[in-house]
Amino acid sequence: MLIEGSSRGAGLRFAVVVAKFNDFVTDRLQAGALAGLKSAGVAGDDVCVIKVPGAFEIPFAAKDAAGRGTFAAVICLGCLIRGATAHFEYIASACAHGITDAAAATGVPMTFGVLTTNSVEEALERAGDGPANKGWEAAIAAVEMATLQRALREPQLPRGIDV
Ligand code: DLZ
Repeated sequence: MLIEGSSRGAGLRFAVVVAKFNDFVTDRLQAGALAGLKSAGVAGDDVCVIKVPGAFEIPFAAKDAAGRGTFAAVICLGCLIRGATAHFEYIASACAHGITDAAAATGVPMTFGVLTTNSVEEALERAGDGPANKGWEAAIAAVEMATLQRALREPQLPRGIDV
């Protein structure tokens, strides 16, 4: 038996939580995520972008958005640059753990498109055009997890063993 998500997200709604800190990078991650969702067949009207001040605030908004019960998954986007960021490890850790906890608490899949880089150059490399953009990657992962969750909730799981 094999159960996996799909790359097609038509008909599903997604929230995209975006940190404004380092917006010269996070705007690009947002653009990548929206392009990724579009490529997966998700309608623009089914996407809600939610802005927060910084990465530290992402988990709060992600949890509240998921709590509405209307989003199939939440895509989390932010950017921490080590050299420029005091408390880099604290914010990165709080953000990652907070998102994990929010997904577990709500049962809504959340994906991690929060860059933690050593430099501006590294951050921009990960926020370019196309599927290598980490926002795009997080969007595609969200579609896969949302559709996987639906497959896992089918009352009748597929039978047969492929081992
Ligand atoms: C304060 C701060 C710093 C120094 N660096 C970053 C960063 O690199 N990336 C980011 O998303 N946010 C940063 N912040 C802001 C915090 O995430 C948070 O918004 C503030 O501490 C207010 O709670």
